[in-house]
Amino acid sequence: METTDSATTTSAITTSAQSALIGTLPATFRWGVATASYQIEGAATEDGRTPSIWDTFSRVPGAIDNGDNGDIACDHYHRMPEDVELIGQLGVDTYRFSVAWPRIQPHGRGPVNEAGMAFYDRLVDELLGKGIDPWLTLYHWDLPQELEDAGGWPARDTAYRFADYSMLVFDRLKDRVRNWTTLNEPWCSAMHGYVHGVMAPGRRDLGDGIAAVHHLLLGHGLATQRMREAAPEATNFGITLNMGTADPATDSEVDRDAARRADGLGVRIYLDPLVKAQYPADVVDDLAAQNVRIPVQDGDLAIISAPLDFLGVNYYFGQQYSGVEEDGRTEDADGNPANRAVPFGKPTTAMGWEILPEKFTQLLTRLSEDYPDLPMFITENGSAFEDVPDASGFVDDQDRAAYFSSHIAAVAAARQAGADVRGYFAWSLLDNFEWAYGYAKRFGLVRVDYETQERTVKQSGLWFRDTIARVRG
Ligand code: IFM
Repeated sequence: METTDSATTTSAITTSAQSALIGTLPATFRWGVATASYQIEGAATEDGRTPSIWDTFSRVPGAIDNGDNGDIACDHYHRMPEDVELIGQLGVDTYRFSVAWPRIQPHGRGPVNEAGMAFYDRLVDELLGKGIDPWLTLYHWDLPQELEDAGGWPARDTAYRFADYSMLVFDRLKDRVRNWTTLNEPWCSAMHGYVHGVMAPGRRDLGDGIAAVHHLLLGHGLATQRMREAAPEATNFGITLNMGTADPATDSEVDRDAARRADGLGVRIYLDPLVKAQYPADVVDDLAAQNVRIPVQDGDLAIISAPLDFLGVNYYFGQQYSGVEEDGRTEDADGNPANRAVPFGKPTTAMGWEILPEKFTQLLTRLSEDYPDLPMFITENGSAFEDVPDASGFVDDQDRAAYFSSHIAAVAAARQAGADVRGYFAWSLLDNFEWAYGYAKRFGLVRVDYETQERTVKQSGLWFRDTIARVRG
């Protein structure tokens, strides 16, 4: 593992206004780094792990850039102690990671697989031994393939399978893990996985996607209820949603309606049932107009709205929407109302995502107004850039460090405006398998040389470490 102390002075990255804002974060603010199982672990067939939908999808010709897959990834399964050491060096207090369902319950059903469970048992102990709090996510997209073969998330039974799996993990780790997240970004699982077809399992059907939304939320509620009944004191439960802002591109009625629809499917279809025990009426109507019904059964909404201790917010960018296509039509190719994202014209990251820290503040203040009394943690935020390592492997990624600086300042601004945000976890600890982009996009605070698996802390990692130290005082 390569580390260096050649941190660029923070003034080259952080403006004085950002520095002042970041300085308002309290000493109790949580700082973390985040990862996900399939993106870093590798060891795809070891210790009884069976294939997930991502193992299958990454074999579909053309599905993943360069034909990459997660078979080896960052080899974290074998390098875990070294990686925990690295987390410690960054000075964070929290490590957010996810558990691979097919390691715990091969084939998606049945008793715990002791060998797979042992890995997370060791990880938790290793973290606690270094004074780092484990923040566990139960599902970051690696559904056992057999459950997809049985219908996947559009099938109601998958929600019950998820609750059973969650209890296997909970029973084993509840004595040491205080913060539990059920799902990471159900929007991606449902929409990218079942509607857009760009993520596993690669299906394309709006009805399946909306059924997946409901069953993901139901699985969240069932798992939360069961875990809470069995929980030791001071155990917290939450869910992580990826959200952005949806502004109208102009003040026209048709653009305002496009923004409403984008917000409905991006934010409210999740948070309304979770917090208010109801699906938003306008979204239900929009779906009905496309002959799609949310498959709600009696009692489901009471389960889905099981009390939450926190909301995990993953923010990357905001968008503005027009209800008019470029050729002037107000319907898309399928005859549905047009919903066209219109760029703001701001610089972008290597993902093509516009850099919009002010929209982060807007999102957080809006969430605190529309869904009050729900403490928030930023469970992901970060950026991919075209990294250029020097001969020693060091990356002077001032672009990524500046992104972190502006976005952490945006969080501080939201707090000043009244949003109850209690922590910030950078995405990501390591460069890793970026889903359909394979290894081409790098989000890490730490560079991974995939040939040698050597880790080298980047400039952004040094900046993050120094910033945390400054805030803590
Ligand atoms: O890498 C992903 C992560 O798995 C989920 N949130 C967004 C990140 C960047 O695309």
